[in-house]
Amino acid sequence: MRSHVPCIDALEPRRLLSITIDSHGVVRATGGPDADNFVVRIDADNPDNLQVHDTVVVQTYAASRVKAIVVQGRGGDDRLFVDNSFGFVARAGKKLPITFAGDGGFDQIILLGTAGGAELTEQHTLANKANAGALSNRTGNTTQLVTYAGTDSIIDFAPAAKMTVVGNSTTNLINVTNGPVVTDQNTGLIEAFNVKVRGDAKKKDKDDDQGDEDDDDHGKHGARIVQLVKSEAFAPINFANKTAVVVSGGKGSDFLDVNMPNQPLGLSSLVIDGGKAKDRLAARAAPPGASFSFVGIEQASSQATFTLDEL
Ligand SMILES: [Ca+2]
Ligand SMILES: [Ca+2]
Repeated sequence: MRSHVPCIDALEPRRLLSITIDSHGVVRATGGPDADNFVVRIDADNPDNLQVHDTVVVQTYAASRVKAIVVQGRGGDDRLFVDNSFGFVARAGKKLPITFAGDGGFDQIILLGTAGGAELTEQHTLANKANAGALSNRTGNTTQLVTYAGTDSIIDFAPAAKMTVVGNSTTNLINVTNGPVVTDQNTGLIEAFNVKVRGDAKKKDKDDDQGDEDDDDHGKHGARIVQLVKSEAFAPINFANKTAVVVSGGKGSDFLDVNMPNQPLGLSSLVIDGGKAKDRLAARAAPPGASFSFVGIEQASSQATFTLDEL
């Protein structure tokens, strides 16, 4: 699919941008108070070089010299493009950590490019803190690891053979749905939250987390709608070009809602994995044209059995 090519906007000559490398091979790119477009990519003219851009500044380094990349957005609506268009942004046989702190504003991570056709295995892991997590892409022993905080949105149209999204250790609500249509293609959207169970179901939910066996109440009263209250939200992941997608609640009693009436571009299988503890699935609409299955789910319904109350 056509990708979001980073667009370089008008220059803002007064800004003091900096991209530096230290003696340990840590590249630091620090934005200004306004919107920055950071790009990390392989040099189009030399595959042995890695480039880091910030809107108007470009630094080129021998890739072997770069051990880590630290990007700080500061104020403004910042975007970090991890652009694999000219090759996989990584260190062969090693891990390349890329850290992104979006700070204030609406901050976004955008993954692009085919990584030279490498077959990538990808994992998004939610942190416990809102808007934070980790995103790894791996081929063999080579790993690109983006750890982020203060991030409001992830757009990930980079091809991957498999993408796994894993919740954190608390109670999560994870919505698996469709994102916007982009260049006439359907996309997927994964929205994740830390939630609490409201009202009389709350105590019971805690009991479940502690591994009690009192487990069948919901089964007997399947029509009951559990009300959830959001405590933290995570950067929604808008995706396409993922062949297999696995969405796992991780630890904790999780709520998984699948309402994906359109097949995201490239998707051939969707698996929901409740993980440990008691997990509930509302499989309202599975993506047509893709296989759909679930494991580790203690209560499944084809209708909504839980709702998220906005405070
Ligand atoms: Ca920012
Ligand atoms: Ca969880």
